[in-house]
Amino acid sequence: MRVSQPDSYYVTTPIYYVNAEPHIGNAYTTVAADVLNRYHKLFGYRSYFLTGTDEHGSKVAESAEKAGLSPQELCDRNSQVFKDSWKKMNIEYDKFIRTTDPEHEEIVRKFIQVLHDKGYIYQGEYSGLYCTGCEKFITDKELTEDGLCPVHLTKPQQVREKNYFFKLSKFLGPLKEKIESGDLEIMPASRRNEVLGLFKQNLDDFSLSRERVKWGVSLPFDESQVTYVWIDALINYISAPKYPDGPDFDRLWNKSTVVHLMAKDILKFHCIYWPAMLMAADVKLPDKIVIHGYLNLDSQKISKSLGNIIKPDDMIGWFGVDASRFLVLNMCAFGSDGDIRIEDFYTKYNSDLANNYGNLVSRTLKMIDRNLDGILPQPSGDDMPEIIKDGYETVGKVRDRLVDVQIKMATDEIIAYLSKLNTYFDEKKPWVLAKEGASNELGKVLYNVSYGIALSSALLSPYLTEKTATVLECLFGKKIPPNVVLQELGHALGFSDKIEIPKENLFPRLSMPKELETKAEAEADNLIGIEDFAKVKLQVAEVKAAEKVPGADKLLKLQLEIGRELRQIVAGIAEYYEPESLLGKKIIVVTNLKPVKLRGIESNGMLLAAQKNKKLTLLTVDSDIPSGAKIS
Ligand code: ME8
Repeated sequence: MRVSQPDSYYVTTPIYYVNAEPHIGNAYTTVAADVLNRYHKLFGYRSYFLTGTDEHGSKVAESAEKAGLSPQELCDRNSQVFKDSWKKMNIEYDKFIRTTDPEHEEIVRKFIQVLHDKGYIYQGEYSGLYCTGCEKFITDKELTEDGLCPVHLTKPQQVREKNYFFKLSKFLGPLKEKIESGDLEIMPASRRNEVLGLFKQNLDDFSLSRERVKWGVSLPFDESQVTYVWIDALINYISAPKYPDGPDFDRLWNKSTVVHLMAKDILKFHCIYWPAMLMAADVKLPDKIVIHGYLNLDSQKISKSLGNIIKPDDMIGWFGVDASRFLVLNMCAFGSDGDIRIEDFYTKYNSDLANNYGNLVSRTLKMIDRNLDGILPQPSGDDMPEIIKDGYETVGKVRDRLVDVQIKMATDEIIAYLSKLNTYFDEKKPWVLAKEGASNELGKVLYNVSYGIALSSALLSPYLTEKTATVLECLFGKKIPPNVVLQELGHALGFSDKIEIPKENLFPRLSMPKELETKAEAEADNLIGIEDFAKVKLQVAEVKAAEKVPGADKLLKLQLEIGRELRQIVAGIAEYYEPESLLGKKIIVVTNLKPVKLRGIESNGMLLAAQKNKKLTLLTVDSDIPSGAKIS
């Protein structure tokens, strides 16, 4: 889509761990990559799409053991679950790579040997805390106050072993330059800044092998160690086109615009470790790394342990495959975190798909059938009406948005054009024209709207792969690829001489299931759900020190012990409590408030108090309990 870039693209998703089933989060990235790949083709470029599964490492080995299967059996079973899900979601990948493919394993060894031969691998010893869930070492600083991994809330293992290290330090300078110059484009800009921020921290050489893990690709120069699962996984992007000299490597990797898509969780691996290893091996870097946010459901992280997983199958059951593809990607700006609610899926489905697109197609095609016998007149004269020119402009805007991978903004342009078409239809009142027998004018109006529908259908085809094909077939009397419609831009369209009406309602209006409606009503009444309450973190705190804030009659500065942590808060209770009377009291504090400064003093939390008729009393606990105790 960028004129100065090569005319072929190579689009990738992360390869997903096979220890869990696909959920709406993985579907988000995979549909995004699929849609991007289809847009490239729609706009006349070549595009290749790779996805797959990440199958080695201790996480997978442990899951297999729990399931009573060998690791390979678990991988075979679960990678098939991913393939099945993607098939149901109409994901059209060119290759599905599995890291247990023997060809991949061989290329991993080849690549690592190159790094070794060039002198960028050395032996050392690693000791640290390892989280199997993350498949990475974590530092003390990252742990929760209970000493757990902050992502998985599990206790990391203390590991000490002989490892091979990669000389990351050698490449940090040149890599930073490439990111700053845009040679390696990280999108959006906020994530690029986040990556540049990482260079200010200590980025140590990293270990690329494991001694104790058995389920992995053994190192070519030391068979007693396996390749660290993350390194094995990253190499998939070049093993798929068969690094270093397979028939597709030059075309796909060197001569295409390589676009990696993923969420923010794995940014460091992709934006630092991966390009540094490629530089070390003298391999071209990816061109764009596109990082999107996290989808949260009802403001909570989507996770198995919270039981709030939406599977692709659930979505397909509610909305059908086309609408699911459309909805999953278009609830929030691409790049930002998105709070999704199932209720909002229903609202968006009804407004954009049922009322806007579906209804326009239905009333236009029915009118052509009933009033013009299915035949649209060819337009006379060369002048394109405004409403069609708006359509051309929309095509341009969609292309521009996609250069920056602003997928939702691109869709919003199409939806806005459909609204314009609906307004045009309403204002021209074709039903009145039909009644008055003004068939010339009627033909023109319906031709213009049909032209707009054809353009919008082509533009929506990357999402609505099935329904837009139906609409185009009704309009053109034969199956017509959506890119062919766009090739006709600026010319009259050769519609069928017997335009058909779709056999089924494209997007019937859906009513929200009762329980969701009740939830939505409760929200409208300002009631909150338990999930809202759960956002507030309340804990017991013990007052260790208290003093007046000089110059502020109402404020006390308190030092609190909350479990292992000491915190300072400033509270407006000086009129009600003498500082000494508070010492040793166990009070209740909101511990996840953003810190603020009061009179220049940092306050990191808020205590709870009851207040009525100029009386105030602090909330405290009924019986003794250690500070740090959580309140729910
Ligand atoms: O990290 N919202 O695999 P993984 C949006 N195997 N996207 C989400 C999401 C959410 N709530 N949850 C998951 C791995 N994702 C490694 C990758 S690549 C060389 C190795 C998506 O199964 C998102 O793309 O944990 C995220 O980056 C990816 O799933 C993580 O998948």
